[in-house]
Amino acid sequence: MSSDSRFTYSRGLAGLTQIMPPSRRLTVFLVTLITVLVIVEIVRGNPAGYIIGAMLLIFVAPMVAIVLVNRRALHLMEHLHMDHAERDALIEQYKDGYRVVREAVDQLSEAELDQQPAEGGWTPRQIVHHLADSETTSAIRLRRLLAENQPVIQGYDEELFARKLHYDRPIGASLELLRAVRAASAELLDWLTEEEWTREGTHSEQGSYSVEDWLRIYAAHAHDHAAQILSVKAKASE
Ligand code: NI
Repeated sequence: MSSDSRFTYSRGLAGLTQIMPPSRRLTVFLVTLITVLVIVEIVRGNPAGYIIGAMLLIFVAPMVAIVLVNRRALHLMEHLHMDHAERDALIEQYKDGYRVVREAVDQLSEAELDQQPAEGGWTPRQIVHHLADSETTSAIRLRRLLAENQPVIQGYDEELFARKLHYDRPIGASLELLRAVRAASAELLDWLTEEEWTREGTHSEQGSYSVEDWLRIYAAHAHDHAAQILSVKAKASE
């Protein structure tokens, strides 16, 4: 599973009407109705139509634009910065990552470590090596975000890593790497100031990339892959 793909999500136009609350739909309906009525009166040559139309353009349109821009800015700010409760929860999840992977792996036999999922994808052994390589990459990313000004965070091809880096090795050293590196990065997170949490760089594929973005991406990464490891076990025992 790509830790980077978490960044990309899309909402179609169809989704927009679904998430639009009823009050918003009523507003859109009323604005459309008034606009149509005014245009009809203008076409019919009614002078009142021109006056109302001009007033709408001069007074109402800028007000609507200001409200929309402010709402957008508010919405962006809510998403850009997490509150302390959210941050603390993500840090706790991050710190718990090694335990869930370890417990998942401990349930597997040597043979099950190399069980290929029926739907394709990595074996549990390959997932453990991916976790170690992702962890070391994430550790460097975090440190560069904190130490350098506007660093460029380079994306990497995790499928290429899996093919080229002998992911059929024993998993002991990679598990230990995941544990130790995550513990060190978690300790670093505990020491960050509010100013340091807002530091950011640029990801070579996804654009702006802050320390908080980093936490959002990596908090659940180990849990996601632990679930993937356990699903191999569940399918094997079916
Ligand atoms: Ni992944």
